[in-house]
Amino acid sequence: MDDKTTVIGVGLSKLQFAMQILMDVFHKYAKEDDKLNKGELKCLLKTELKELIDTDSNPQALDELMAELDCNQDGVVDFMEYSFYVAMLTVLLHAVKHTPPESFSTQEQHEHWQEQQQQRCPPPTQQQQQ
Ligand SMILES: [Ca+2]
Ligand SMILES: [Ca+2]
Repeated sequence: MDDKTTVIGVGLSKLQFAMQILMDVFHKYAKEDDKLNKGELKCLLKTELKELIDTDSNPQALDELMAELDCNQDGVVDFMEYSFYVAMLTVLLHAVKHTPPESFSTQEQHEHWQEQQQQRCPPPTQQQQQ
């Protein structure tokens, strides 16, 4: 059975449908503990985002992405960390949609995402200030 067709309730709006799919994709790879370890993240990227992120020809990219996503540094990617990443990718795709391809390189997209991530997730020295 095709797992892409098993989930959706009838009568959802497009946005609710999209949110449901976001959750379903996360749960498919995160499994019982509801968190993505590095292997599960790799599997998700390879299956769901292979056109955007190539971790096969660039194995270091997986480590870097894992470090960037794991905002609370507990070694796994939880739903909030995953959601933020998907949201940022969506923002980038939206920007690309409105920008001529030759003026917005993949490298620039990634740098833009890193800037956003640093704003959301300051270095550890700036946390724990209470
Ligand atoms: Ca897991
Ligand atoms: Ca984490």
